[in-house]
Amino acid sequence: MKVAVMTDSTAYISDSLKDKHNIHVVPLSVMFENTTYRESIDITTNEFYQKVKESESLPKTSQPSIGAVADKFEELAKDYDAVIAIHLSSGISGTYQTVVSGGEMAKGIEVYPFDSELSAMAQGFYVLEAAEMAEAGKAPEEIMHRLEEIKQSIRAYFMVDDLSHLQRGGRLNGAQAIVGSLLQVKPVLHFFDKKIVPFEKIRTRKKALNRIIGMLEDDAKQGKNLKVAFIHANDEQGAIDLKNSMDSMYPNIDSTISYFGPVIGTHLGEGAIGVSWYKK
Ligand code: MYR
Repeated sequence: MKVAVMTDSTAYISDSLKDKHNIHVVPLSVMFENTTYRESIDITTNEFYQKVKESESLPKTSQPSIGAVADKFEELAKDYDAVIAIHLSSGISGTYQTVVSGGEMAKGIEVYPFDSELSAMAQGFYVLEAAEMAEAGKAPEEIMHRLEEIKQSIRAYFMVDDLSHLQRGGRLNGAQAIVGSLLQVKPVLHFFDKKIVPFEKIRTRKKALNRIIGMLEDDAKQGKNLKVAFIHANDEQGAIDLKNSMDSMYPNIDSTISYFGPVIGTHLGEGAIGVSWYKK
């Protein structure tokens, strides 16, 4: 049985990894005024952050259309028997639901939708594991089982420089009553029940980062082999510094640098930083 792996653009898998592992991607889009750009096709991440600085109004985002998803399944059906479709959290985007609906209508291919309940490289981790398993000839059920297993150990914490982006886009949950006070601090954020909620209220960026790194260290100190991603919104050096300091202390972590591209960058704003890890 030939199994394809599909995700959406918010996993921010590099072109080289996409090519190497044959990963198929449906793009989400950002809109500046009346112009729509499919991320990583019509606009690069650098162009996006530059445009945000120059543009008078802030961008908006949109999920892929059902037509785009149906077209992708039709294309995949020519070469594959099944597809594992891994997407950003259904609590922050309608993408997953659109893929579920597209999958019910798809002909000639069995669709296995998976809600990562996260996004960015945390979602990417699932995609890369699935792709390696598909390459090794594993059955879709076995791959889905491994994805559920990863869900038990995966962690993702992040912080933003300016909470107003999340608030404006309506993606900050469970904190409406305290948003005013949150705007004065740098809360550590995470996903709970598929939605973004504050994990802890912290006063400064440095302390918030230390808190996130402290949680990673708690797991790393147990000697577990961890896959780690340091994810940045146009602050690559910040992510590299974190990676270097963790790599030098913990030989049991296998870490990578990733980024928040246009769609996620719209909701987090420049300067956001995230760390995600799971047990390999
Ligand atoms: C859409 O328009 O459907 C896309 C909405 C995307 C919302 C993104 C919210 C921020 C996600 C942060 C992920 C951090 C993972 C470490």
